Amino acid sequence: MGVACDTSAARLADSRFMKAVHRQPVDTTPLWIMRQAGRYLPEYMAVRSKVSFMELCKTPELACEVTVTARQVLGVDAAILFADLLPILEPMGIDLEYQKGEGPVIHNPIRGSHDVDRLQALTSTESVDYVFQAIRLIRAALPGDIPLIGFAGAPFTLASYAIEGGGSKNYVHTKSLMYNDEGAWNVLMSRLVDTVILYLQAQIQAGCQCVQVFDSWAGCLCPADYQRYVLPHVRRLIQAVEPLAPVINFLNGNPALLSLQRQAGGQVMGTDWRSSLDVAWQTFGHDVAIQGNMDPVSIYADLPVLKQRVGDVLRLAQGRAGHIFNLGHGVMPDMNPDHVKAVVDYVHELGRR
Ligand code: 1CP
Repeated sequence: MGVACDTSAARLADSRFMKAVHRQPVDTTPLWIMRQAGRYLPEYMAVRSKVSFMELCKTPELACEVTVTARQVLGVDAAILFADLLPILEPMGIDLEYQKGEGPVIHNPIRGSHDVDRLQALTSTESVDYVFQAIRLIRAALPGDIPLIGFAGAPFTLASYAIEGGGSKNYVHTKSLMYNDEGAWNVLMSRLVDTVILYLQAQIQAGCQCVQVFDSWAGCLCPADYQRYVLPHVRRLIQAVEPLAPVINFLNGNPALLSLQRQAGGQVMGTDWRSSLDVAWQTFGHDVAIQGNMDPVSIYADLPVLKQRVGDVLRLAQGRAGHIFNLGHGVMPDMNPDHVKAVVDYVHELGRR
């Protein structure tokens, strides 16, 4: 048993993806694709057409099936757990619904300091046990050399959903709470961080080799606001998780935040396409791995153009150890799956050392 475990852990540590996480040399650039199991993929829709999105998230066998199938159909170097950022908010006191074609809706948003006490930190992750059941099934079903990435929302991104009640353009309610009542804001952020720490630690214990923290919407902040209201919370989160497994710190939408993102921590910096990869890497420092960063809209281009655009990103990485190729943000539902598959082949071909 001990020997078998050692061997399987060694195979995972020796995978292209984990080597790149640790900035070790690889035979070719590893990649995975944000939202790789999503609506663009017929294999996903075949499962999704029979159940609601929430049912899919909460049925471990189905979550396992869509995770493993997407990984396999694409031939990417890592799987990402099928789940979503927001279900962790439910046991904290949030009334969450995914409406057809609309994305997530929260029926009882936190609308001011007097509401903050409605959001309670979890002291146990039992209420989301379906996630850890899925992880155990996925780990058992994946090939032995394919790591599994777990994930959670970063505290600002989760707070923005809890406060706005859904997606947002200007984050008026979120920023108003932040500016008007910093004490209440810090209480809210601390509860989210306490909860996400437990959640990510349990994901790692259930079998994830690495976790990604999605700060999808923190790009709406200016550097001074990110530094004051967000960075200390993200840093505490990452510091508590990284002793167990490497963290990919993904921040979307604002190149002015790169150096602060680095200060918040993470063994890998996930970045979008708005800065060129060489400049981003120089700003982060070459003592950290980088994940990214092709503009997802490139997928709509004709294949020869798409191949050039993949090559452009790889050229900027200069074959340096510690590059994980990804899109700068998720795949969109109307993208051609053959183009997504082509990206995988181009990266493996053009990234060869
Ligand atoms: O109808 C459907 O089938 C739902 C579409 C869908 C899917 C496939 C949603 C609703 N979530 C997901 C899965 C998902 N979401 C994964 C796992 C699958 C994979 O990556 O292969 C992950 C990692 C996420 C993360 C997620 N959810 C983010 C961060 C990534 C990003 O895009 O920045 C965000 C912001 C969400 C919220 C969310 N969930 C779903 C939608 C449509 C949205 C975005 C809504 C909005 O714009 O606010």
